[in-house]
Amino acid sequence: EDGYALWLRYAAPDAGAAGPSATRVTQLVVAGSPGVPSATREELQRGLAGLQGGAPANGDAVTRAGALLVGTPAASPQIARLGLDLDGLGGEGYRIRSAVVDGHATTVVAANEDIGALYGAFHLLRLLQTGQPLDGLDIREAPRLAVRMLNHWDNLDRYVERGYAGQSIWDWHRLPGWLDPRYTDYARANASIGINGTVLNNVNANADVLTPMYLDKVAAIAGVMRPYGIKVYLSARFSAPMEIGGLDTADPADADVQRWWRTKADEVYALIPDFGGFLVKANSEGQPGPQDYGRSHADGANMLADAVAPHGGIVMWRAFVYSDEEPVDRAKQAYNEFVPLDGTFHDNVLVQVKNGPIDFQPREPFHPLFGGMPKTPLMMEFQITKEYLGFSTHLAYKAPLYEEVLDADTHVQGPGSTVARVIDGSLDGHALTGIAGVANIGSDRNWSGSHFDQANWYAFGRLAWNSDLSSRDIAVEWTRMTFSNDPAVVEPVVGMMMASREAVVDYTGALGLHHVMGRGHHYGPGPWVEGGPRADWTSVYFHRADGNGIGFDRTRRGSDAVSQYAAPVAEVFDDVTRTPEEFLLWFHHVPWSHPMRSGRPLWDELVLRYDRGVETVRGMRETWAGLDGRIDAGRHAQVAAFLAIQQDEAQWWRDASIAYFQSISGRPLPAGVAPPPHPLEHYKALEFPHAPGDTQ
Ligand code: BDP
Repeated sequence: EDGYALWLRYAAPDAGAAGPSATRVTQLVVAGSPGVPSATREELQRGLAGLQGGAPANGDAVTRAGALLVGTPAASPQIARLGLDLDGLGGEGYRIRSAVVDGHATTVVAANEDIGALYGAFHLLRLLQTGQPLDGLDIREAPRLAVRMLNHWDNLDRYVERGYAGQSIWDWHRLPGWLDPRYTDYARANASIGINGTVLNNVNANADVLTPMYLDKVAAIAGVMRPYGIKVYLSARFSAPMEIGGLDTADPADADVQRWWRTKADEVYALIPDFGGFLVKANSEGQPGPQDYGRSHADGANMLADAVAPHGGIVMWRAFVYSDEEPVDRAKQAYNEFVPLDGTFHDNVLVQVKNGPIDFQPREPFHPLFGGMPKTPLMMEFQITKEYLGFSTHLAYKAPLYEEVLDADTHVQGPGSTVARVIDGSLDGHALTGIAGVANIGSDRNWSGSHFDQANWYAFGRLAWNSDLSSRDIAVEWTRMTFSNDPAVVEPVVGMMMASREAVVDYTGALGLHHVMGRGHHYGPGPWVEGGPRADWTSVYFHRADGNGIGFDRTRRGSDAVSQYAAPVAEVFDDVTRTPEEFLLWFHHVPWSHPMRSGRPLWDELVLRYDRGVETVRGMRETWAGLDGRIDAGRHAQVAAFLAIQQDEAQWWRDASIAYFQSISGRPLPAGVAPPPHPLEHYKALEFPHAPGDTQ
């Protein structure tokens, strides 16, 4: 076991443990011809062979009890005769039914389109892998969101920005001649969780990817993805018409520029008829964009949207923007720039918004753009890679973070106006909907750099399919498929996962602290970071600690960021007594003595949270040590080693942060709390010039 198989191990039941389902499939009938149905048949054969210790017979029609029948009514007369109601399932939905087919007890996976049948097949394999019985099934599933995609921040030289799992999996040099089998396994894994799109290259884009040489390579990847229902997309560099097109402007109002993009889109679609479209980062962190020509984000997005529209393509325009001028409060910027443009984007544009207003911190309140642009379909952007949560060595299961944001209530149309309902279009009546996760995938054998980081990829896909799933249920599912169905493994592992993200919040800075990490690489603590090119790239800008207190005043008396939320939410965040404590220092500057709900002063509470975080990691490590012998030695050893690293680094975060904040608060540590072993200068002097994933 080296982790390569991900959650698709299809392992036969371990002797003695409560294993996968005892139900046996005796015959496999997958209706349909090459393409998606072949991929479906191969996956079921592979899965059943592993789970049952031998593949069942293949057939064209059900002829015996215990058969599995998969397909569409159009491809299978037996499915058509069942007359199952498939209305409302769309192309990607499916039904799984226990039925009698021509006198034989059969499990039926039926869908309107082949891709729905593939998703249903993966669902069935999940049932078998997690030991569910196959009788009496009546399942109806359809995804809530239309576009469920990964964003790779992969450069063409295979360097992955904020990637901690080796190089890019896209081997541009050997493409298109060599199709690494890993591409197929990547497609299988994504299809198994319902992901239907992938942006191959970094949002900090290189225009070369749009040249004929690279487009041939992109087309080759698209060919591998197609049988798995995955569309390929590219990040487009806004200045590409100048860099590879020989024009002297990229002004979206310029007729030559518009023509260049239309011709480029035609060229792309001639090679890749099902190409998804473009993702764009513009006028942000030095990237070119329409504002360079005095045009708006909408002008830029609409020009590209018009180029791909004749082919059915879409444009995802990112709202993660930075103006050249330093804002009074960086948290307010995207809202200020985008809300005035609401209603001006063309129909095939999605505005892609990060989950919170700053940048993928271990905890942020939901982004105020959700609910703030009712006339524009907004797409969620989560980070799967752990830029701010300890890279790949720290165990942090991110599903609780995703769930917290999706469940957050914007109140824009009264209670129940959750972020999930903003992005699934139900609140404002949008049909074009989507979600993106910044991938944590690389060339490492185990794909994600650590075994537990696979769970974040898995959970992202599951929540993209159905935002109502609970992060705990997803953890259970993943653990059973990835490690074991043995309850003596599942319970402790799920316990570790569910505590892990809060532990990271605690040891990196709880109670609403944010952006307190090392400069540039974002590895380890850096609450002292100040100076440099922009104030809003420093830590002191965000925590604002001084002798009197700490926190960023975003109330009406401060930066007034609270007013970007709907009134009921704004009132809560504006009121120091009502703001949830996990966001206290995000919205308020309070004295060190501020009374907390625990009865302790803020300073004491903060210190105790640092200790609690370290303590949780120590407990996770102990739990994992107790699983020795229940989990294969290779994976057990790597996780154990990583947890040891995490414990050391949690301690480092705790010690350095306490040393720093104590130098400012001047307050004694609460009774019984150990002082940091070194003076502050020691922590400040630690340097990591080569931490992975930093911007090149
Ligand atoms: C930040 C990353 C940076 C990305 C940027 C973005 O530090 O590397 O380019 O976001 O999302 O989180 O564009």
